[in-house]
Amino acid sequence: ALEAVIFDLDGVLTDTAEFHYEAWLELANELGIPFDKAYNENLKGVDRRTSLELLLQRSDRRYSEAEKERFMQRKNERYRELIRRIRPEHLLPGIGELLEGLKARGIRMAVASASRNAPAILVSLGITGYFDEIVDAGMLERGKPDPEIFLRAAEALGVPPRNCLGIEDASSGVDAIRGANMVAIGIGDPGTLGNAHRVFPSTGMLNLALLSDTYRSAAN
Ligand code: G16
Ligand code: MG
Repeated sequence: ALEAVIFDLDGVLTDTAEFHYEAWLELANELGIPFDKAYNENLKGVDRRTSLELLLQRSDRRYSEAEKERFMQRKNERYRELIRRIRPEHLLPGIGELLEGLKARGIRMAVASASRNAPAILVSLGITGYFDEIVDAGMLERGKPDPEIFLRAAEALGVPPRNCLGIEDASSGVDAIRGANMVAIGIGDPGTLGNAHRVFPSTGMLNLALLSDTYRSAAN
């Protein structure tokens, strides 16, 4: 039976992608590296280090390890400044009701985000109390699409992976959920998220009945 739901943060609970984009864009501009919205799609769900490497790939210069550290720090400082604007109104559609519904049903919840800033963002959104576990992205050895982050979440909750459902907006995240042997719901374009058990264009369509239904039809 469905015992736990594991949420991605960016693109599922709230939309921090815009802030990541702005912070990376400023860095790219300073370094004279081309960067735009389309290329930014590649950075979604990807950890900070790998995101920087993707950005620097487009430079004709090589950078030292010390420079890379500085770049990541600069990006993160700017990002942290931007996310100070986050308020409970920034919850994506339907999420508040969904969290409330799952809680009322006694379903356990965790956050599996690649972001080291996830705990601070949950506080700003006013939803920390709903989650039994928040996986510490700093403790992970492998990023999505590796299933590690979802397996850690299940382990921390004390729920077997087959009784968990994961919700993701990135294809690497959907692959991580599937790799963990969990039921996967994708939010976005079915063309990109084809590996999910079900895909919905928006979080606004999610509700408790639909999650239970998806779990039931996928788990057997
Ligand atoms: C998020 C974003 C990524 C970001 C990553 C790391 O992942 O989608 O763009 O690079 O977190 O964030 P930070 O630099 O704050 O540690 P997720 O897993 O929440 O979609
Ligand atoms: Mg995401």
